[in-house]
Amino acid sequence: MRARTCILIGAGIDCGKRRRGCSMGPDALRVAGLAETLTALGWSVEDRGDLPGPKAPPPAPEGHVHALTQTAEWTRLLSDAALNAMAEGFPIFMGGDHALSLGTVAGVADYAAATGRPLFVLWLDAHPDVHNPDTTASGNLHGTPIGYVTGQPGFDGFPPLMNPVPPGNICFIGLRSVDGPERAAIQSAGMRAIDMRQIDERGIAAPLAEFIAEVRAANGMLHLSLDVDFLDPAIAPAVGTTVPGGATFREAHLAMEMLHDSGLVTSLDLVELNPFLDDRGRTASLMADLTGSLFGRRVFDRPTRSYS
Ligand code: 4U7
Ligand code: MN
Ligand code: MN
Ligand code: MN
Repeated sequence: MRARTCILIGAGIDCGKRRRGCSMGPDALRVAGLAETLTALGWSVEDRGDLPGPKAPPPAPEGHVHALTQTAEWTRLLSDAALNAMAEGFPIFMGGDHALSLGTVAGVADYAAATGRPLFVLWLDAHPDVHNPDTTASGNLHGTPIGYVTGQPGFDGFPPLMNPVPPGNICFIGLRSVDGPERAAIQSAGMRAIDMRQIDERGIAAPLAEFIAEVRAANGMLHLSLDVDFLDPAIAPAVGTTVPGGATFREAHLAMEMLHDSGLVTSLDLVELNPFLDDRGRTASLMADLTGSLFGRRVFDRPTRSYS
């Protein structure tokens, strides 16, 4: 959290799945006061508007995988935007569905490689999104960004990946919907996976603190990817892929507060918000508020504490 300028980049990518509405996500986050929240916390904010990616729906079905050509085009745009924005401040990518992260993480990884620091990725999500076009049963590419950025095969037609993220640098928190090929991929690659049962048993602070300690020890940069469905659908209904039993309001805020205190987060995705499914803007507002906690909103100042 050293850069004091946030760069807001809207990316209404909506082709990572069939159900539409995430194209409206960037404006919903604006209406929810994301920029004002950050400004009030002492950050300068530059809203760069929306990237001119291809709009859904695709012209014609292309086969088992939905909208591959469009998603590849978004990936190209987003990785360039991410690489450039990293040099100028703290980029916040306002999605858009989670296919956004094929591009953002690839671009951030290019930036990290240029600076010589390792990149770590924290994936707050009900799902691990570790499929590739050959293993996905749904054909929805919002379920594949971790597959792409870790350099799995099958992404023909996508920009060649310059700097794959080592699987050991990835941490999932909040998992509760994982299918067979995903479980196999996570286990064989040795990714860190904190499911909801572990959160029930240990709380969210202990496993998150362990991951933060590892990033710090490696002098890493940390990209945070926040999928709305990380949250329990009772508090965050505006998402197509609801899964019961998600993170509570306080678990989510505590994670953001700890990440703020760590000072390690250097880029952020806010994804899967579908304003068409929202209840009077409450999900958009919650996503903006969580971002506020990540950028330093707190009740009282306190000495940095350890959770171990
Ligand atoms: B999200 C799924 F099968 N795994 O591949 C799939 F359960 O970005 C869900 O996390 C993917 O919302 C969810 O379609 C993608 C399914
Ligand atoms: Mn996701
Ligand atoms: Mn998800
Ligand atoms: Mn989803």
